[in-house]
Amino acid sequence: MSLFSKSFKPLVIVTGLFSLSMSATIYAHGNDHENHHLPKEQHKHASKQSDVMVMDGYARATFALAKTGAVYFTLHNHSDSDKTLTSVSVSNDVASEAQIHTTVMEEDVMKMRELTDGVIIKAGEMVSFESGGRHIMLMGLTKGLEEGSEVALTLTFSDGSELPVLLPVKKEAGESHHHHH
Ligand SMILES: [Cu+2]
Repeated sequence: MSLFSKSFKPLVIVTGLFSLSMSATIYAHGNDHENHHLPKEQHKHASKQSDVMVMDGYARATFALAKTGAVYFTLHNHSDSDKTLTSVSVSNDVASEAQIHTTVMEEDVMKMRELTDGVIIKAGEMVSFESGGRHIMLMGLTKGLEEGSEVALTLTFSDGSELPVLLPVKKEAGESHHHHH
């Protein structure tokens, strides 16, 4: 989300000049500026865009006072080179931190571990993050994740590309097991 507000702020200022000024000169200048500005920003975004697509993504609804939440999705690498999801960031109004986790069995107890090296998505392949396996853990929720709301995340990959995603908060259909921290 912050990417968007950053790139659109200058345009908003230019538009403000339009409406405040009756001068054709300033109008022309503003227009010119906008024309030069827009393709540059678009180009910048295009070169940073990720070749990885998020499918079936959602955050699981929590109770109101929950401090942690989980996000699930499938990542599809459309490129012909391997990509590694190295980190995930979450908007600060939702949670203080997002971590890449996996679930492991240790002495018959399910435990979660942070995957500090990230997760590799091989060229042309898909990797699923699902309940009982890999997931994105939201730590320090400001409030519970309410069904019907949305969570904005930014996925960062080893090639430097960033993928902003907006995921719905849903109750897990037919939830048969619980997954606690
Ligand atoms: Cu976790």
